[in-house]
Amino acid sequence: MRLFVLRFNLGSVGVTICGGDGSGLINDNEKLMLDLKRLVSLLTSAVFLVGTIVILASHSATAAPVTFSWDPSKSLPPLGALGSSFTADTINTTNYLHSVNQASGSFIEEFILQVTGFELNGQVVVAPGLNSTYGLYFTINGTGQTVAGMTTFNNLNVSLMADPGKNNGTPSSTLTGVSFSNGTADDFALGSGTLVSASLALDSAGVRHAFFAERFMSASGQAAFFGNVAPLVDFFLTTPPANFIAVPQPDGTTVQMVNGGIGKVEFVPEPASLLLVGGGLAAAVLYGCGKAFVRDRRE
Ligand SMILES: [Ca+2]
Repeated sequence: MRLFVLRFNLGSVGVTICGGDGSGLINDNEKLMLDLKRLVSLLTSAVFLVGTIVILASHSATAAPVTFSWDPSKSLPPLGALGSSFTADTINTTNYLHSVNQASGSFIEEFILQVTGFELNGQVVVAPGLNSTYGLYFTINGTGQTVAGMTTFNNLNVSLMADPGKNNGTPSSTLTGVSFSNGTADDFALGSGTLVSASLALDSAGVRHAFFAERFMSASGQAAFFGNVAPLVDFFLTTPPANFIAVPQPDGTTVQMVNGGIGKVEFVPEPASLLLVGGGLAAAVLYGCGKAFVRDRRE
């Protein structure tokens, strides 16, 4: 029995094509090769299309924010009374960072982002009870390394935390870490996120800029607080020089601290419709070329 096997590498995508008729003999190799060339051409188009979709998807950070309606009366336990719901598209935060940087370039960092308010279409939104009957903050914990000026993160985990009664006190970053003056004993998580992408920049004025994109999910039992929660959340963190300090330690590490950085947090859509449309097109191309290939082989 003879078996015909070709392997094509289309970029990072490997495609294996096996052929053979019922007898186990291939008696029309030239025509088969012509057909395969056409098939590869079509597959290449499909792969190119998929590649284009991936590139577009990676630009989702620039997507318009999703408007959300949060209802603090529907968290578990409730943070606010009936009527405390509000609609917004932007979360404003004040940021606190503690980062231990090794001489090798590796680092461990933790943030508190205290939620100070909300906006909708650039206008301030009143969230009844925020920072009086309840507080909200994000924690961000990450590890990574900076080698030759290039920072990469191994992980960057986010939680949206609730502070019932707004009793945590004042957040701050010190040499020992970021914390609230009264602790966080009765706090609970509303949702959490994991790293999609991260980038850091230092502009000519010495202002530090961080962008984090995270995949976000509501915590168990907290879906009603969010209503419809968008799948991705973007963090835009800005640290003026006056809010940043780096203190070398006797053990050779450097502790970086931010007190009072400025944050903007937005939920954004996954480019799911784009992926579906693009995926559908790619599937159609693959299906079409597959059908044509089979039909031709039958002729
Ligand atoms: Ca608390």
